[in-house]
Amino acid sequence: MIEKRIITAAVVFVLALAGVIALTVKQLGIGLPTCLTDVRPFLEGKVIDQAPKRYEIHYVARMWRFEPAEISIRPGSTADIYLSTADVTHGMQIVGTNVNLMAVPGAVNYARVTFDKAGDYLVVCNEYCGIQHHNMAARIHVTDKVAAVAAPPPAVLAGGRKILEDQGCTACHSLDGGASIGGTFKGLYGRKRELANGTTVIADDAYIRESIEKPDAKIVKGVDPGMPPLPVPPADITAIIEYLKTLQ
Ligand code: HEC
Ligand SMILES: [Cu+2]
Repeated sequence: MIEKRIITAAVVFVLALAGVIALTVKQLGIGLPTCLTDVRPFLEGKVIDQAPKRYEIHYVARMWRFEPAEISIRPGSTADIYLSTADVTHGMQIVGTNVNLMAVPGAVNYARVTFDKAGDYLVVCNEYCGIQHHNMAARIHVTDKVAAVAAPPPAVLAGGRKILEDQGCTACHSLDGGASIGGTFKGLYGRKRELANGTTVIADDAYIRESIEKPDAKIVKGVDPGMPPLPVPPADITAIIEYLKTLQ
């Protein structure tokens, strides 16, 4: 039954490979282009300012332009991009990022991208779509000159709690003062933290942000280090901080 063993080995190998890819994608926080089956195609292009540095962008591709043709967002922003087509199949590549989507009739495609560097990003169609194909383009201006969203809307607060749960933070941090591996989040914000190196810090925005981005930078006295670095998008960290402020 050598064939059976070879087939089993092949299947195991493929599964292992898929697992490694999935893990890499998760660890690096890469947004893979996805074809969404639960979102209905739309015909209106728009930018939705969801939270500070968090956008949702709806692009409609059509012969031979993208809508919206020009948008401006702030540096460091993360955008959820949804793409639909009004006619034939188009492509949508944001030059200088890893976004490279297909706009397929009847479907919506999705990618998430973070614009760390300011500048003008060119959006092009890379799927031949007719005689004016080469003129099909749009621009994304990433600039500080866009007003930031002032106060985070209430949805962000609910969002902060959901992010803590989705990211698995609540496996190690309780929200109600209960004992937990990483200590409770209740009353954390604004409290004095005694560190293992003998210094003291206040748990302010910067401290919490750093604790999430670089867990080993400051270790609380008497606590075992061991918080894993998790790829939490900056806007999600903002939502987490806003939520922690309410847990007094
Ligand atoms: C596997 C367990 C684990 C997970 C998951 C985890 N943490 Fe932690 N966390 C710890 C430990 C242990 C510490 C204490 C060590 C230290 O001070 O760095 C800590 C410390 C912290 C601190 C500083 C706390 C203080 O008392 O000053 C913050 C803020 C924090 N974590 C936020 C988060 C957030 C947000 C997430 C989810 C994105 C998360 N943690 C996920 C284990 C974890
Ligand atoms: Cu096109």
